[in-house]
Amino acid sequence: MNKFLEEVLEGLHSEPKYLLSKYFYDKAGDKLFQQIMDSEEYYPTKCELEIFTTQTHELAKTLKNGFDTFDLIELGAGDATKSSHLLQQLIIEKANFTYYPIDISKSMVAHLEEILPQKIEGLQVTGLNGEYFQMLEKAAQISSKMKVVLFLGSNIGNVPINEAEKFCKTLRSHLKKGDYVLMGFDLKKNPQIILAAYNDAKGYTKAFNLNLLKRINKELNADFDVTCFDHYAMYDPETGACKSYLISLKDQKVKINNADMIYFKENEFIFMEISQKYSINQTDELAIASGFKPIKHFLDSKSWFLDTIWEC
Ligand code: AVJ
Repeated sequence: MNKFLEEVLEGLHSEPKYLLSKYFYDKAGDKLFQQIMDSEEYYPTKCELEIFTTQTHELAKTLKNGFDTFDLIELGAGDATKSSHLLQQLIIEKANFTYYPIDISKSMVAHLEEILPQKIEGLQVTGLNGEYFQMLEKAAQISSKMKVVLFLGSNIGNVPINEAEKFCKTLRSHLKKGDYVLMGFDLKKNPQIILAAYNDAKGYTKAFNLNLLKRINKELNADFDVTCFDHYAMYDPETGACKSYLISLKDQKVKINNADMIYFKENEFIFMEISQKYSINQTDELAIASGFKPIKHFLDSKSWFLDTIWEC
């Protein structure tokens, strides 16, 4: 049985129901996420882009750290808009490296392999389509050079905070002493600003969540009526958890794969995604607890977003 079907059925047969946010990113999902990033309210990408455009030299200098040659691996590269500034700078500084973008979206990886070497002359790109740790292993098989891993955009926010240490320890176990990691964290701030970013007025975030139901319809032969679900986002300033749900607007049933029946009560929710927010202290503690040494903080001018460099 395919893994997507397996994990969808597991989530929808659970109590309470959930779906995994890694499945947001099919072709339509990639496009909707792009629209979210371009929206008025969604600030994380803009803040991190500011760091990558105004502190490029300092970032490149710290990450190169005297490695003669290295592999630059990006987990969840997406369209690589932010990282391409760093890539460009590393090329200018004549760094000797290969770029390995890892992404769950097949079309994104193919796109990067095609356009990046055209955009950045002399850049070597080897794309890897799949899940983070499987692809990290693959990269280690391809090359035994020192590794610099980029994990930007607060992608780590999708890991619940009580699992973040385990996640970072697993990341650490795929790396060797002296390797570097650049982690992007969205920081705690005014709750209204955070909530608005996950509840944009034009409804891109709603469409992004509903698109996963559409994807399940298409790929798993299901019959979700997406007009019978609404999007609900909430932010808890106490825990820093920003969570998204889809709410069933009536009692309804959905058939999946022409076999499994899923029953929804009116107002029942599907938990869709967590986007955890951190304090700077929490990120340092997370690094140390997971076997890394935090060595440098890069903040945007509003101090809304942190790119932090960890050494193994
Ligand atoms: C790609 C995981 C960083 O959690 O902020 C944006 C995804 N979800 N709006 C985030 C997302 C809803 C995003 N990450």
